[in-house]
Amino acid sequence: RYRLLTLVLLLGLAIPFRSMAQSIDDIMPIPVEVMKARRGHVTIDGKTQIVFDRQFADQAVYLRELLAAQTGLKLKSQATNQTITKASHRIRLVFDTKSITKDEMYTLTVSGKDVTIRAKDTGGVVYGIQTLLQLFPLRQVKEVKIPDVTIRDYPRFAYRGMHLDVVRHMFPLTFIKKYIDYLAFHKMNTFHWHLTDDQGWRIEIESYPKLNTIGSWRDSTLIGHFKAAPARYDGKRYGGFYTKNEVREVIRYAAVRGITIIPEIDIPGHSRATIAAYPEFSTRPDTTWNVAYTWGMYNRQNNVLQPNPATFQFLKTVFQEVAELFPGAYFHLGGDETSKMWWKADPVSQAFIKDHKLKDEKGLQTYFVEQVAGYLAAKGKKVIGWHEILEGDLNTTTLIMNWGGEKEGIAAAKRGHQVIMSPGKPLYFDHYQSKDPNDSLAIHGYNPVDAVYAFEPIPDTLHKLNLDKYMIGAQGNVWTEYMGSPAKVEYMIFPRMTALSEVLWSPKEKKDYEDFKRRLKTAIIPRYTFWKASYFPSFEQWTMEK
Ligand code: TNX
Repeated sequence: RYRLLTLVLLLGLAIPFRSMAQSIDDIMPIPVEVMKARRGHVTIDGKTQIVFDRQFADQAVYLRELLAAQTGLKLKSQATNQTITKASHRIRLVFDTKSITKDEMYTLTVSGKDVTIRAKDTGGVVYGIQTLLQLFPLRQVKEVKIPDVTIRDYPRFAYRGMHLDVVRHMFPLTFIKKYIDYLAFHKMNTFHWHLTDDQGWRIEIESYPKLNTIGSWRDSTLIGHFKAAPARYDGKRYGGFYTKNEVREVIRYAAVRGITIIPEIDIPGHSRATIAAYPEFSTRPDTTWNVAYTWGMYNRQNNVLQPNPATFQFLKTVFQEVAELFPGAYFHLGGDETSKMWWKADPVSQAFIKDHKLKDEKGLQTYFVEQVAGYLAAKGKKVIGWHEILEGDLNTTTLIMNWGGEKEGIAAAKRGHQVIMSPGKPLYFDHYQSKDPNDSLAIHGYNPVDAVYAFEPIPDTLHKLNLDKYMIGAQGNVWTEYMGSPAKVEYMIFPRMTALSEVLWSPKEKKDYEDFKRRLKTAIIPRYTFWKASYFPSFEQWTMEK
């Protein structure tokens, strides 16, 4: 009886608010400038039309689909220069290079009969759409009254990225697309796709088929922690790879959402899957090697490439084959954690170092990077690598992704490299976000949400040296040794990725952790739920102090 009464009461309360927009104060990441009007609103209902400039035709479809999924409102859309049929109200997507003065900027104006988004690039219009959708409720409605407002918004950093390791665990294409949707919602513009490693090769290659027939598969997967004894293996064949057609599909999907994909083929270390398929590229060509099925640094068990003519031919062919698929300017060649011990023990590598007058094994690592940079330059691409590639001297066109601390970031900037900050603390989202012993298995300690929110990509020293312009942004890294399902990935990235989005997008002065938590609770957690995404719920309990 009481339950029925409560229901009636709740309905009574809800009905008058049915057409209310979500609060303008809840937008995440927080915009640069919001000018609310005293009064006035635009009503969006089934008769509203989306009117788009032809540059934004794909984004008109994107908006229509997202709005329908979120509210049930199915709007018609048409290009600007078609004769406008009578629409009660319009949502306009306007290509505007005059009033839009920055890359990825948008303005959103709600006034008179129209909601107008102005932008001069795909990113800008996508971000305007994301902000607009946050003004609609997350439920089925017949109409929504959006209060008059003008928003001017643009990113603080040019590079706003998320990485995903699809090697240690592979994820279905549907999840890769979801992940890209998550990036777009958070106004992030780069997806770093970690496609090869010791534990597998995850992209179709035509020129070296054994990469897929052998390198993409491993015999077993470690269950539990790599430090836990005794280790347990599930004994099941595991693996797979994305076909070129699937990769093209993901690239197109990302492009509509303003997202560039940086593919990573990790060399000259982390190459165990390669040498399992082609032992002739290893420093021990006489031996056969399995694809790794345990985690951790694989250096001791051998995962480096030998500098021989067949290896360089292989690198040239494969990097160029993959480069042809991806339209972005950058290609990531890994370069992390390359063990020098196998080169030291290998007469062929030692002779190569001598013949090419390289200083030592570090010089050999640089040689690999420069060779690949050359192959990629022929395809119009620039190189990005983990910061260890700076161990030798390197051309400054190379972009450095720094997973070390401020020190490494400062060093790279001083040498004139552009830097993306991705320090383990606090931007590795494979680390724990609580100290609860019953929390889902992770590694390497503690990166709570407030630490991510407090992260400042530009170290003070760089301001003092006037080198801050070299810090182009930051990235959250998602290594998936302990993430065997999409749900686990979501649990690890939410809400840390949301915290990072505000670090990267919003003006520094506007950051406010209390208000961030408020918006998280009122607007973003309902959004995770709407996405049917998992998330870490106890972020208020687990803080840096704990
Ligand atoms: C180090 S940081 C790695 C990855 C691991 C990760 C685990 C870096 C560039 N390489 O191979 O997955 O630690 O946190």
